[in-house]
Amino acid sequence: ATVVRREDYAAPAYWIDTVDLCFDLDPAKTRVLNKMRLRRNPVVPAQALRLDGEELNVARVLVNGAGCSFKIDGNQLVLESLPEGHEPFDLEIFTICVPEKNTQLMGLYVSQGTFFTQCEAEGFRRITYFLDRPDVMASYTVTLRADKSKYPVLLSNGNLVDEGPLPDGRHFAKWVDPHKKPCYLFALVAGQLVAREQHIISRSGGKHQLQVYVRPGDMDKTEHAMNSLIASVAWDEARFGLPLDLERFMIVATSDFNMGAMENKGLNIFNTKYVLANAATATDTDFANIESVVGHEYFHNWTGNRVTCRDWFQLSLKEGLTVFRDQEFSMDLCAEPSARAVKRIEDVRVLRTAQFPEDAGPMAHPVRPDSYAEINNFYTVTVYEKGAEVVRMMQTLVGRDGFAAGMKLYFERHDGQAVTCDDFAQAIADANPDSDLARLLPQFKRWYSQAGTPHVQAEGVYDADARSYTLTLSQSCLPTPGQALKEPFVIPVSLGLLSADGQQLPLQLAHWTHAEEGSRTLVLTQASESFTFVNLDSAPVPSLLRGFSAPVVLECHYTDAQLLTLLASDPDPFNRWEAGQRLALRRALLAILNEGPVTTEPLDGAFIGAMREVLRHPQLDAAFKELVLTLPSETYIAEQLAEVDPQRVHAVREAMREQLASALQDDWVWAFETHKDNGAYKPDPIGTGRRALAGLALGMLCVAARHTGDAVWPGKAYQHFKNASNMTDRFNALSALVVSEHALAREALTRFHALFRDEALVLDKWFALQAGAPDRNGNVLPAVRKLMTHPDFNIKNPNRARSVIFSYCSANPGAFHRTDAAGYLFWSERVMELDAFNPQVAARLARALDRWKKLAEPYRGAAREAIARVAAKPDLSNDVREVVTRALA
Ligand code: HT7
Ligand code: ZN
Repeated sequence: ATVVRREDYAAPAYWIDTVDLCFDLDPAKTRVLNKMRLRRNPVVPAQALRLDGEELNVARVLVNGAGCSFKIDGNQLVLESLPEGHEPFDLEIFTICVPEKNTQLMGLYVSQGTFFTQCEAEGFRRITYFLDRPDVMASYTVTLRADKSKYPVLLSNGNLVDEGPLPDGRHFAKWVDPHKKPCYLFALVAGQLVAREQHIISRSGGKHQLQVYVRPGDMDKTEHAMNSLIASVAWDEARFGLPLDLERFMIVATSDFNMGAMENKGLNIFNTKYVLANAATATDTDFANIESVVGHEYFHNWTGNRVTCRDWFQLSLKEGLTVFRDQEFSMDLCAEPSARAVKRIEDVRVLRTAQFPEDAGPMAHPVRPDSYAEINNFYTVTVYEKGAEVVRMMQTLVGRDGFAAGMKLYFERHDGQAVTCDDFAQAIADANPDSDLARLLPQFKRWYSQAGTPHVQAEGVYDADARSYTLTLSQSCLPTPGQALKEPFVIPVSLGLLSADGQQLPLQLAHWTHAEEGSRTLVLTQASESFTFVNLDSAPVPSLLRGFSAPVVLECHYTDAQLLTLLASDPDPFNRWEAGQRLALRRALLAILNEGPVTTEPLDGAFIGAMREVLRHPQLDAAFKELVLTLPSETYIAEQLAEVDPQRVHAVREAMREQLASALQDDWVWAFETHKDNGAYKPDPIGTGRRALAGLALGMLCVAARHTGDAVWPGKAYQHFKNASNMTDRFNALSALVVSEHALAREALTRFHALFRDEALVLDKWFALQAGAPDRNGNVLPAVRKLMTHPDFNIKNPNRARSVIFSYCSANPGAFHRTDAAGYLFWSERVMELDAFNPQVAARLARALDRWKKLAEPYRGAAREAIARVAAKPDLSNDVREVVTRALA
């Protein structure tokens, strides 16, 4: 496969000013008439016009109304003899495609009898021949024609300007998008849908019609998505002064979708998972995800659509920035500061369990990649979540108001343009000329160009005579593929100092005239730097990297006593949580690295006591307690090891959980009893936190019961499962039974299936729970194979495939990494099976073995063999080939 390189970017040889598309929709044979007005790009030497196209049959090509010669060269249609000069000319291309055969779900496809499109990144070329690149922006007019009874609703971007009947039971709708756009933002939908509608008047007085389209049976699950959309419109205007620029804004849900959602201009298309919710079918997590994904896609309307990417290497320009914006949106919707902190902890957990491993593995790439074989492989946690952290650091360096000023300048400069990450960083810096960001911009931009997670070592020395404390911060970053040496990053380190009894100390650097209260952000720019704080009566406990102020690994030789102080008293909730995680991690690593069989008691009294203190704390929120009392994941623990025996990691974490379950039994009972009743269901932070803590407590009580053989708590869990008034409580109770492998689990699973047999998203949970269940005697893989033969299983549906195959291969390390290699064999079979019809989903699954080189034997050898088996398949897609080739390099 050819590799595309960032350095090879060249402006297009032609511009397309207008596009007039006419679709005759038919699943077996859709006719697309594409009339474009083009002109040569005067700054590029004259050359042939090469249009991208995939799986299209060309019926006719006309230039200025007359037939013309063309050739097909691979996936391009080439026109060599076009009118000379710089006058615009008309090009008309008539093609045919087959949506019902489109299993990749890219381009135009059919899902449950409804037509949908997905064009990002390069799907538009599967609809018509085009300059399929984001820097070609055109005005679109779209006419849709289809059978009226089968496809009563016909939608596209922009405004509906005409509609009416046609002969033979057909009808048409004509849409005009008032904004120029790149073709990846084109969309159409045609089918039998119903809409929840809401008219709103924005802060600035604009009138808008908001619509959420779903299948007829799903209307009762659209309220939350609509409310999230309304909140998003209000937030973007209030926080960034960015109004909705359309009369009509539509969201449409489909159950066949490769990713989460897509920000097509005015016509967002969503995976049903991120639209449909009511108390009976969706968990608190689902509600929160819907709010953030609806926000994310809406915020793209400015960061992505109004200002788009010059090329796909700049993907983080829109994705990193928009993830940052959706994170801020969700935080701003929290009334309490503690709820903001909970959101931050959750976001950092995702970054550390998914992005840090990516940054240390074979697919490591900079936030702005330098090359790719398949762009779909670069919709990654690095581009999205690390990209968001880079934007967050900018905000930290220029302040919240400074950042808002930078955004304003960015839009003043670049509205309507296709630009680069450099353009964004420059605008933020230029709006804040006296900031550290402006002073350090070229160095700061290494976050865009250098892959890998920096490690920051912190060492503090207290000088009792001088009453000073010198903190030395040193940074380093390991090589990543293609980048042996790294230059120092700009690392904002927010910190505070505490006394040994947990009082926050005033901060005064040696050269300051006075002390400051609270936190302060130091900016590390050198390989190593020292900072001396004065006027300290005793050795302080440093609280470093508060709020996770930079995406780095912080190495600090804390004593247990210091961590216990931070856990008990740090005013920064993130670091309070972090201290608990460090204490737990230390114990996990000790038990893993010890010789001999896994101890049944990896935890000590001090740790258990500290956890009890948090659990019983009268002031702390339930949501925060649940986070502190949840042990670091197996993936996160594994990342800290040079060589990983996944079974040992699993066994140690299980032992820790069992010990915590038994040692705190009375406290779990108290937590469950005092948090289980929450009145009417409301997915707000308070209710969500209470349910999360009650759920954790119930799970722990069932774990403890498994040891004692006691039937009381499994029995209560079953009652709770049966009587639950919402999906969160019901699913938590079901999980408690499944995870503790109680005999009632089977009965509960059967009942759950019977209750929700017609709810696809709930069945996904049912499948995922079983595929992600703990493996105590090798029983999960056979169960997974059996689930794949269940009548409700359908590998062609990405959500269902993910719920079984990904839940097992990517989210159940204790069951997947088997000494007999059967898990890896299953993985290789599924990667190849999926690749035959949906390469994007297959390539995601292929990433499950990214970290194989870290595995101990016999896992490592077996994993290599499984990857080699996939790589040896001759007709692999570009997508999977790129992943397995990098893995084996
Ligand atoms: N911008 C959207 C990306 C997307 C996508 C990319 C490739 C293949 C299918 C896809 N569906 C959506 C999602 C987002 O970040 O908002
Ligand atoms: Zn996005």
